[in-house]
Amino acid sequence: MGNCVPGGDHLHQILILGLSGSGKTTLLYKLKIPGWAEQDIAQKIPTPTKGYHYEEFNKRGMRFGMWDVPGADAMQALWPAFYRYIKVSAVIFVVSMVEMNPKKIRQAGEHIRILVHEDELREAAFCVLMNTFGRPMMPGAGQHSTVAFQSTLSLSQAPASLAVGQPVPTIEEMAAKLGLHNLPRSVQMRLKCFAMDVKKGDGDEEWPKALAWLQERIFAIQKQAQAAD
Ligand SMILES: Nc1nc2c(ncn2[C@@H]2O[C@H](COP(=O)(O)OP(=O)(O)OP(=O)(O)O)[C@@H](O)[C@H]2O)c(=O)[nH]1
Ligand SMILES: [Mg+2]
Repeated sequence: MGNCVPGGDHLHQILILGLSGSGKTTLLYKLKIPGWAEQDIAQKIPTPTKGYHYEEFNKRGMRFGMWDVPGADAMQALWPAFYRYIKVSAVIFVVSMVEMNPKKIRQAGEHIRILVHEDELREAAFCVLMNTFGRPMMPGAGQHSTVAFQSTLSLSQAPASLAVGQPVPTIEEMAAKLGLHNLPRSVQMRLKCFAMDVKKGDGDEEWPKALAWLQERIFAIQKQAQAAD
């Protein structure tokens, strides 16, 4: 008999993408080695990452491998090599919520738009993981001022990142900045945004929710494929 349990023994592949410094390697290793101390992380995984990292997990009855692919400009050209040669079930696209450079935010949004339309990723679930870098997120408060702040500054004047102590934008505001609302409805069905402090890994209450959503989407897609066989 085939897989009774959705997912079964299948090893699902998840690609972690995003611009340099967004927190991809931090996420992977905080999930793999939860007890890792902050100073060890900074020492052992320098940014930018020079090569890719791969780790396997067995969580919530699902086996999955996670690929952390560097996001530096020169490395972005290599992203397609990963999803062309690996059957990718899901993409976790990590976005920095403290990023203030509109050009960088647009670049991240453009990557997401391209990725969701790639042939090899048309069935993949997309988790846009917004990294709060441990900053508070105040729903409603400060959201309009952040937008106005960015639009009134020229690129050369704009600070690279949010000042310490400033709250990060809300998920909705960040999604709007990334242009996610303009994605077709069919794509929005398989894309969801979560905001967390990736440095907390499993310890952030949003990660289990993001993983549960990814698992649900991956299993739904797998069931559809099995039914079609
Ligand atoms: N406080 C805090 N620092 C973080 C968080 N995520 C990442 N950092 C720091 O931000 C820097 C960049 O994080 P990385 O995980 O190396 O970024 P990356 O996305 O892997 O970058 P590339 O490998 O260049 O693509 C590191 O110094 C991390 O310690 C976070 O959630 N909270
Ligand atoms: Mg890295």
